[in-house]
Amino acid sequence: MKKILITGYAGQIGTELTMFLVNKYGSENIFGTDLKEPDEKLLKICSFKKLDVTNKDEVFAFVDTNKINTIYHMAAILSATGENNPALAWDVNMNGLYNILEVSREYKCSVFIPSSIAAFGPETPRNDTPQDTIQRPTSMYGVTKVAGELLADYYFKRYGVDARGVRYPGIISHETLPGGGTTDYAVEIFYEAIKKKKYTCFLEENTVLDMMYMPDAIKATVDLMEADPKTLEHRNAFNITAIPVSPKGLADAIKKIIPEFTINYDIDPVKQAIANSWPSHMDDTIARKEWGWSPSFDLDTMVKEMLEKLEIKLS
Ligand code: NAD
Ligand code: AKB
Repeated sequence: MKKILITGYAGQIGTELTMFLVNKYGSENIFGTDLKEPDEKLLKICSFKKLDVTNKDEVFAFVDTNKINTIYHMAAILSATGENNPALAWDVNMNGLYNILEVSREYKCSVFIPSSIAAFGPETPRNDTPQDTIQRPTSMYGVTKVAGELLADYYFKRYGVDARGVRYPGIISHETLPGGGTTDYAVEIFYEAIKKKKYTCFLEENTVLDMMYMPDAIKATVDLMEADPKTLEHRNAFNITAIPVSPKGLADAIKKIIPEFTINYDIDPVKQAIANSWPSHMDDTIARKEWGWSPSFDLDTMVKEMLEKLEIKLS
């Protein structure tokens, strides 16, 4: 039976991943951990322990005590927070990851290591970004993501650790707010559209970035972890893509449902510079071929469901 540790389980992706895995494997087999206190809803569905991934002794003791054999490593510092505090981003994203890979080696755990569109940089082709291409990111977050991809590959090749991962695009969701990224606007816009019928965006109107709706992100994560290893040539850092969209494109799609919605722009230069260095649309052919990846939501179906779910949540 799987015994699954989720680090950073109270974050944007961790929350919905936990809900999904509890449904699939039963709450007694899911172990949620985070530095911050989760909300009531999460506390009710599985056990929680405060666990700092940078503390190697705590991580090893937790895996040993709970007989963990699978880890979804979601604890991280995201791009905007990482530019405000690069030392923290390095510590959590690198030392935390190192501890998780080490414990996976020692206890023979399968481990999911998330990467991001942030692993690319200004010299990378922005459209149809190939799976294997130039990676020279210019944010500290991006630097840690490339290093994490390489480290995960190293642990597989050197020690046989079953490390797998994807490069998520910006994730759009309604359950838990995003945690300090450059793509956070694509979530905030929905809350403001419902609450105020207007939104001030910190990115320029034509900045196209790769995005994805949360159910597709969860499907990708779990499908990859459960894929037959014989079909995997790449294992780590698979490009996955669903909805390349700009702030204007997203606003236009919202206006189809809320016609009075308006958007204006007040550019944040730091976030804009980061966004300009990221792909607008990755080529995910390799993920489709090696483990059958394919998204279910496009722009309009995602916008419709986001607005419906948030109407209920905010009413
Ligand atoms: P998030 O910021 O919402 O959640 C991260 C969680 O990690 C938070 O709950 C935080 O409290 C926790 N955390 C921070 N430091 C910690 C520490 N030292 N020990 C334990 N927990 C700690 O992030 P997310 O959006 O859920 O992202 C999960 C993973 O997916 C990250 O690796 C992120 O880089 C990656 N990713 C996310 C997106 C996205 O759009 N959400 C896109 C690309 C990649
Ligand atoms: C961020 O904006 O930092 C994240 C990401 C795309 O990695 N959402």
